[in-house]
Amino acid sequence: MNFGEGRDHLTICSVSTPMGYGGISVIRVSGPKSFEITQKSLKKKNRSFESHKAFLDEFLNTQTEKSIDEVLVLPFEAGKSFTGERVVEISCHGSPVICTAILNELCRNGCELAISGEFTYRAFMNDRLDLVQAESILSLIHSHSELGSELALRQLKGELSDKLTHIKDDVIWCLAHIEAGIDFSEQGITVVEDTVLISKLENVQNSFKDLLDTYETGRVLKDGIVLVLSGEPNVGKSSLMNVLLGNDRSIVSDIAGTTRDVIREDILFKNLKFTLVDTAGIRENSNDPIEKIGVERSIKERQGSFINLVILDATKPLKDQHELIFKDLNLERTLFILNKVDLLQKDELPAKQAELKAILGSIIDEKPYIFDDNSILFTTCKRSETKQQVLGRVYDYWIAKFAHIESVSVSSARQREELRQAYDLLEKVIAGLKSQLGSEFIAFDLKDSLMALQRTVGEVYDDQILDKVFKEFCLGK
Ligand SMILES: Nc1nc2c(ncn2[C@@H]2O[C@H](COP(=O)(O)OP(=O)(O)OP(=O)(O)O)[C@@H](O)[C@H]2O)c(=O)[nH]1
Ligand SMILES: [Mg+2]
Repeated sequence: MNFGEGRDHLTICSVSTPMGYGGISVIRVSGPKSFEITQKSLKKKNRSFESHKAFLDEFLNTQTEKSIDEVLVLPFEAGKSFTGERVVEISCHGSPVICTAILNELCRNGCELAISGEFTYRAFMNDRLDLVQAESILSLIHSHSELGSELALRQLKGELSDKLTHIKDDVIWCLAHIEAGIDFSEQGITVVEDTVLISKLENVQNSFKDLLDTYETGRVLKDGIVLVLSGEPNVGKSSLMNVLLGNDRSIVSDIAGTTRDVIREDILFKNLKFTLVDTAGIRENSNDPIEKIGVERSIKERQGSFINLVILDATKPLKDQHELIFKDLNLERTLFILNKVDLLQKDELPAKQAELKAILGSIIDEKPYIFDDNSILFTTCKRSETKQQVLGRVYDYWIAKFAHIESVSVSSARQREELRQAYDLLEKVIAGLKSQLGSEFIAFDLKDSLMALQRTVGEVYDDQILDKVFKEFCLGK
């Protein structure tokens, strides 16, 4: 990316809708000469461009004087547009041939083709939005669910930025008082008591913590819940995968070791994207080298999952189902499925649940873990209602344990990284104040914490930060 390098004065253009066939396509032109360059190719000469007033015209190839298309032209005056510059949006018929001809014509008359993300970059440079808002545009475009796009829209409107500004104001207040304290210390004047600073900074730290805690929610709303189905061979993982998907995606058979590789499919449930992952049955001592690779992959998938579904065959003694199944499980993120209950009598179920709890009790020795009955489900793949039962339970589990839907969330890894740094430095500052460290050192760390906060919203930035944010954007955005 090299937006800044001598491109600022350029008038840029690009197709802003997906390239392809459709009802209409929109071409965006932005920069100081966007009105006059567009004007050159319109059939009606000397037309005046009024901001936010659309008009119909013909777009010509000025070399051949032939019409390329009938277009709707919408001008935006500088300061009243997305990028902050003079912008023209040209709506033409949705065809790559027409779009390319219009772009060629614009470039012949003085435009340059835009680089991916360059319109949003210009909006950022012209203070039309901050970095958090710029990132939210990307989230909005790529959001997989209604809840996700709701969150992105709230961020675009500035809810998260406002929260960060309040935090920043408090940090600046503390920094100003510490620095004033340094200046007046020789005269023996105390500007503000350390206890006041500590209490204020602890409040700031709590606000940071609340925001960092929302990252999990933000990530799920943006990327969805990854749900990995694992267990011994033949317990019904693929059957359950198919029930949850509502189609026969995975091969099911009574031969143990049917699924060899990882199978991944996305579905929407309660406005949330779920990525379902079916895996090879986990067992030890297989002589088959391909099965061994499959087992390794299953274990790896479980480690990277958001929530694990461990499937057990309820018709068999649970203690016989291999140790590997229970090994290295993040229990806080695991639901146990006792499958094939259609083959059991109803009065057998409590004993099965007790058996599973006893096994879990014996393997969780080092850290106390309060086992929740909500983490055990009895299922059968013979009924389609199982989909609602399992996904509903996962959804409720997520809401209860991890979600902060009511508040605006941090959803980008970059934002979280910067906030984490700001938080850690603040911790150092508070410890310094408590141990009466020299004010110069304290001010130094607090400045760094403030810088991290300013980087989050883009008040302070360098090429690396901008590169990180804007390289994700597509052409025309
Ligand atoms: N009665 C009954 N049979 C089931 C149920 N779920 C799965 N089965 C049967 O159990 C056998 C194994 O099912 P799969 O879904 O292939 O099992 P898997 O866990 O994916 O097995 P691998 O891919 O070999 O690891 C098949 O014959 C299924 O029809 C269930 O809920 N009830
Ligand atoms: Mg299978």
